[in-house]
Amino acid sequence: TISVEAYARECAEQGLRGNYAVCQPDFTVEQKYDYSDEDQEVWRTLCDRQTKLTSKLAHHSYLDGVDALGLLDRIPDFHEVSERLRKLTGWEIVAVPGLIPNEPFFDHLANRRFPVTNWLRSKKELDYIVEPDMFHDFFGHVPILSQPVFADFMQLYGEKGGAASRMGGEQLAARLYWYTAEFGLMREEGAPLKAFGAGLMSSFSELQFAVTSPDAHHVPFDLETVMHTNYEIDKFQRAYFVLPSFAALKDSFEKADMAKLIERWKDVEPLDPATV
Ligand code: HBI
Ligand code: FE
Repeated sequence: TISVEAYARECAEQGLRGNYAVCQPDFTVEQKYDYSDEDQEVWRTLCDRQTKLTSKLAHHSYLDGVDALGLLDRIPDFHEVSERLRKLTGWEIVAVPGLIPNEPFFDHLANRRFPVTNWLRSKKELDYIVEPDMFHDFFGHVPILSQPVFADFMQLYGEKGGAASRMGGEQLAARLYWYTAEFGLMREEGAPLKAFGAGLMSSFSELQFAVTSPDAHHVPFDLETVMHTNYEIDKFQRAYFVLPSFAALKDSFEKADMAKLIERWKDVEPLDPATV
């Protein structure tokens, strides 16, 4: 496993902007609540603008989570949010300097801790930023952790995704996360299409595209298909997988024999999302 010092050097070389010098061995830091007035203003601007969309396009479980956790009027205090989240689903959030290595990431999830980046994008980057920042991590991922079935899925992802990773199934696990936790859609029986993935919740343009555009490619969720469909990180997704319920996601992952799936797919060219 990579040391904090080695990872800090790698991040610096890649121009990532987190400060990894002060990390614990599990890559967490204290959330020093020393944000500037400008940070607070950026936070409010992002939340105000995005809430106008999520109120119409986000799945109700996400919106219920926002109501239960509150705190969109100022940068969240992670301890306060953790206290509320612990009562709802036993999850808490921990501060990290930015991306962390896979191993500690899986380990945090397996222990119901969600890593949230402790810094926020600047005023000039309201629309797009390459690295996950606090707005993506918190506004995107945290509300839905208040929902028991999804919360259980995320813990299971930490356990089984981590195990799969150690068996050479890193790609399979990453695709599952990408097409559900990051870009998942939901259409419950008799209800309209909604979004819940964090990459969509935190994106002004892609959220509208994914849910409302006739050009968005919607595919019924199938765990094995997801695990061998390619994805790209720097443009709109060319496929969105649509779940019938969170229970369907959790149940199919619970039943999945990851060793068998890895054996079956590890040397096979993944599917093109455009034609899946
Ligand atoms: N670290 N902070 C952070 N956030 C992530 O979403 C994240 C990470 N490290 C690894 C990772 N995601 C993914 O590679 C895993 O889902 C596979
Ligand atoms: Fe994310």
